[in-house]
Amino acid sequence: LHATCSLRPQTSETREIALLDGLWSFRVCGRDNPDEGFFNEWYLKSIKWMDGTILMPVPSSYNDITQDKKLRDHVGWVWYEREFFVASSWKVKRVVLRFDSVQYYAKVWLNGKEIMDHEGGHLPFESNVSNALDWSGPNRLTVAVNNTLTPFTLPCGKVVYPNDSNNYPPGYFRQELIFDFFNYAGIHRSVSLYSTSPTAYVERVRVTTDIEPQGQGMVSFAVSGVGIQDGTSTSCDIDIIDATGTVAASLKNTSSGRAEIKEPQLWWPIGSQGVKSGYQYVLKITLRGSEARVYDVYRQYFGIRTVAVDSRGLQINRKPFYFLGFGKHEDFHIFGRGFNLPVMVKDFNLMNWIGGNSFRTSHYPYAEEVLEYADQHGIVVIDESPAVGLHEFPKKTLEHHLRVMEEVIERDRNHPSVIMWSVANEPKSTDKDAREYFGRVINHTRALDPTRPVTFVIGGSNASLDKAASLADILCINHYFGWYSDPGHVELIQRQLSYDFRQWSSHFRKPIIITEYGADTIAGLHTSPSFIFSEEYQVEFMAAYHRAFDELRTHGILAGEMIWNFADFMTDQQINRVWGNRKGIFTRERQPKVAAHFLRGRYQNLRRVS
Ligand code: GCB
Repeated sequence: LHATCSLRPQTSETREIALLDGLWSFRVCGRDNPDEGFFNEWYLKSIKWMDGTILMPVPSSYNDITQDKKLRDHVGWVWYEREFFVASSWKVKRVVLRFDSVQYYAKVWLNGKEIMDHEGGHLPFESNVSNALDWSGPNRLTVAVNNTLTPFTLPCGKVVYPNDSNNYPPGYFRQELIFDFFNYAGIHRSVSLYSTSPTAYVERVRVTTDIEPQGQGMVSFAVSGVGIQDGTSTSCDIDIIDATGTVAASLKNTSSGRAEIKEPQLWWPIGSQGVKSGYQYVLKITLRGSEARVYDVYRQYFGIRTVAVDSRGLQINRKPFYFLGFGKHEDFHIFGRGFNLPVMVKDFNLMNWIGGNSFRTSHYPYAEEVLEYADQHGIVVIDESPAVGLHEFPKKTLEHHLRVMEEVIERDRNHPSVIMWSVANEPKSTDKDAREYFGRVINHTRALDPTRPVTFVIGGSNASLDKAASLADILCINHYFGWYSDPGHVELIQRQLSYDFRQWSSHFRKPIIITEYGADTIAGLHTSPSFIFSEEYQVEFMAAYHRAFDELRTHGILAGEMIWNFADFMTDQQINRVWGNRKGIFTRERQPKVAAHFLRGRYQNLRRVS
């Protein structure tokens, strides 16, 4: 029943969508009876009228919705349920139920029948429910969600049972996270039903592009699905349409092939001089039957661009690209990691206001809406998998990791904004098992998508001890000189960073992106002279890094810079976190700290010249 999916639902001449977002019934299983929902078969009857059932918004994390600390810190099962009706016009259709993301493990029943399960947040899963629907309705949809993290989940965590009965009651346990952000949980992105023809429909589309030496754009495409038979009664026609609506190429009766676009408008990153950024074409797929019957129409956006890595860094359309970017999180007050369009657009506006051109989806794949926005605006994305906290490398985790890479790449491969895959953040890459593990993950990723560079993000390692860095196309390194080491001593930063990066560079002969550097800063705390946690310290700290960056850039060592973090975000309760991680240059509410104005000076300047 393990479900996955790839094609993003859309409306078209042949497709409809019904959103199931809204208020769902919601119940928690307490620590004293964690499997209550299964024992009492909550999927067979409605939980709606049971004592203690509350209403929960979807999409949203459930953690911060109520005043209940137990719910905020819950580890284990919660249950969601809602009812819906389906229009009878859909009776003749194929109807698919899709979850865009549920954190972490989900089991789904429709009208009491188990229809699918999925492990891992941040990625969509779906199932054909045409035969499970009750057309006279209502249909009852039940979802059990478990947020428990173990060494075999991505991200990694562990459940700890202290056996010290003097200090902990019997049965006491605690979830320990091996990463630095709150384990928000629940139905995090939209839930939808969509319809297609049952006879012939598109299931997968792959588009890759190249640019010929004479400048023509080459578009390779492969469409697969049900009922697609080239040259027979169900044929696949392709039109490539530019942004003005003009057909730039047409191919009849073929589900895969290559089309040439003369004088193409390329997809350029934001800030590129004299060209429009974020230009996209549409690959329109039409599945036709006999007598001009149209079974399916699907429109896949794409951009014509190339990505390559040379000894100095990344090249987009054979021009050097320098990252002026951000590490981010999907995080906000109240709804946690739930998808929210206004926050998403505000974030892009702020990134643009600063003069940035890129971000990393630290530390998990972001909502598809985010990538679509980045595509349209020429924002460059390093797409990261949810593999954070990897300190051990068991086979079981590896198998899951390989599957996750398949899901990420299948979902995101057609986005022009995605220019590199990051398979993990800060694994223990000095471990003796890291090389074989990352050999498998990185080779698998390259085989799934040979068109993009692959990396993982290095932290807490050094060039001579690292076992896996040589497998990456570009070195992505996080550093916290002047924060976790020598706190308060900004005067050491330039020397330390410059020494360390020269080591990596001479060892591996690969370009380096600094994917994290940052200092926790309480907005409004001012000290003179500067002191850690003050706005002054954050700015002095960044200025010292920037001096090192400028030096490393002139030596061709640095290929980009990304501040940690775009905004303050929630973490677990720890003594070094003041209601979350405060390394944002914006507060969690998205108001600028002095650091944001400071970074704006640098990024605007560099974006203009790069
Ligand atoms: C890191 C991690 C990031 C943390 C950050 C910090 O190296 O990659 O997830 O939030 O440090 O602020 O400690």
